[in-house]
Amino acid sequence: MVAGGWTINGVEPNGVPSHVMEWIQHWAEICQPTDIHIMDGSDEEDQMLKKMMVEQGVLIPLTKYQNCYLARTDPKDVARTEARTVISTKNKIDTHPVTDTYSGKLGHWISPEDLDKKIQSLFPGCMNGRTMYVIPFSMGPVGSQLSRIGIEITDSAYVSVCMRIMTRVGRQVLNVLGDSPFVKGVHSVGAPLKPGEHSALWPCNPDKVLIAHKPETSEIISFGSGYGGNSLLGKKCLALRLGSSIARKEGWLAEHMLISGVTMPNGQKKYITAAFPSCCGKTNLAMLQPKLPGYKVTVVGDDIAWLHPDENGQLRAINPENGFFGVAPGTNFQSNPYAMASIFKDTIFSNVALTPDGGVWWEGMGPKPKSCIDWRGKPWRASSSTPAAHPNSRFCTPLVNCPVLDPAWEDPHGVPVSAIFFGGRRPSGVPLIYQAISWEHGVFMGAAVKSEATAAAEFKGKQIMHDPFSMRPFFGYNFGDYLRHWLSIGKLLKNPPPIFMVNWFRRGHDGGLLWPGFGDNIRVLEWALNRSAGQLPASGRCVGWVPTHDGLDIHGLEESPDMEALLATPTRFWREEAAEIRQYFKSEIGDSLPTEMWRQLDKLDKRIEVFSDYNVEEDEYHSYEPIG
Ligand code: SAT
Ligand code: MN
Repeated sequence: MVAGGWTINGVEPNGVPSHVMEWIQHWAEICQPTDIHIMDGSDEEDQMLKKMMVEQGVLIPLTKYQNCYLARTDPKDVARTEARTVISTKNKIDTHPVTDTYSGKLGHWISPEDLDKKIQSLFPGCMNGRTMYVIPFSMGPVGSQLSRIGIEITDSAYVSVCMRIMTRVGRQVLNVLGDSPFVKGVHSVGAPLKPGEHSALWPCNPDKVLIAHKPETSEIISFGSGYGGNSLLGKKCLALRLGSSIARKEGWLAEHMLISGVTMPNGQKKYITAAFPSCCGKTNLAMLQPKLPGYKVTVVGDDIAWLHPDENGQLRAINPENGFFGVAPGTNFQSNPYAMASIFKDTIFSNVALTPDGGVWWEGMGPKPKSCIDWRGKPWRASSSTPAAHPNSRFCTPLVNCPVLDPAWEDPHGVPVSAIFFGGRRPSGVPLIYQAISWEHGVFMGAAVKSEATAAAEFKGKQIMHDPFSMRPFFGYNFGDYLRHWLSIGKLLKNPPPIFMVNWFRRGHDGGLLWPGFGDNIRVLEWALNRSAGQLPASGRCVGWVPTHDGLDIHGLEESPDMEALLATPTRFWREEAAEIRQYFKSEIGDSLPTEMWRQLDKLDKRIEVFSDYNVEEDEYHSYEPIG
């Protein structure tokens, strides 16, 4: 029993540190759950929760696979809700870079007073009729110096079982915590039950969603949504939003990046990190099956990297997560064979289609089934005009399932980083790959990332949006300060890793993709790693270092790609791009922008004009002497 009269059916409360108990009790008194369950992280507990959810109809067992389940969300709760995601700091300028032309694109700010008012209007009694689950979790290996401990309170059993996949959950976390402070996360689906009332299969409260972060007190408050990025509080909320703010204070970086090891034919192994917006292929690149002989790629993480400069000035990366929360549509044995080898065991799928034999299907998985049950639970036929799976349907799978998991995935010191990649979906103008001229130029490239909107958030259509560092939805503090922080990290590194921009999504005149992508992306990584080792010439262009026309190994490709079109840097496009970046910097970042970024933009302008003389034809490819 906790004082206050709630039954605890997990572990004995006397094993729980007293500051944790006080915090639990504080929220229990506000939320008024029926009972409290402190998670111990055991298999028995996991099975008990899943069995309960199957009985309630919240999870559907997938009999074709081993320990796999399907959850269908409310159609109004299928993605992150960026417009309702806020950061609360005393001063607005600590969240958002400009105060006058505030658009909210780089962080929605709310005052602590207004947030308190919202909490007071939303949370009292919000867990009536429900169990309050208390989830102690570690982001990063339990006990590592680089890890962070959080505790999430939630009234969703679905969130509890997914947190057990995505983070390290259980008793051992509380043992390590002792009486130290922890990140406090409170989540409610916001759908209290009256006595005798039955719960919706996917309870949520879409009109009242609030995802709030208080970096000054390490607190997260999430209301109204059960969708992964909104409710699994260790992921975007702790590891990126609060994480980036903690990292700034402590001298490291929390980034929206995959981490992979690339073993080359000579046996040498290098680790890379890469930032792409959600739904742009991070999971596919992280565990790519190389199409060049002699290469092997192993995965450390597919979404989040915590990057620390070590005492020797080497940048090192850890993956704070314990699972993959990957996009299902498009995943198949060709695009991502290792994901396919990982996800049919111990996985919780959301919003995919259910096949008659108790399996799953999604668009781009393979041949259409004749019929199935779609993500809304409705009968679906191969001739149906609506998708069977939601475009943002997901698999939630433990990392250990992956056959190409890197042996150092849990190394408490992290892996050394040899190259950093940025990228987005750019149908035109942006080359397949180019290299920054310096760390500062690389930071500028990250700041200027743009990408087509995807299904990961609430945006509609194919608009091209700024997504600096692929972190736009995840910045925990002022973006101008974030850029200054990146610049200062470069100074701490003895040999800063080279920075590259990649674009798998360039299209030709006929609208088709110019590059095959997936396993053939190893050809691009090979160029980058050889460049990092100083082993290749490149041509200096307005954007930086671009491969020479024969720089990439394209032998063995079924169709020979149009390398000229893939590597072209059309002058008119880049003039417009640079002018648009200037406008964006001015209106969205204003005085917060470090002067170094203006300097880099001026240099880009200059290079565009210098090289424009040669670009007589907009799309023509030329190889130049490298720029110095
Ligand atoms: O935010 S989620 O983790 O649900 C997915 C994503 O946007 O990366
Ligand atoms: Mn992500």
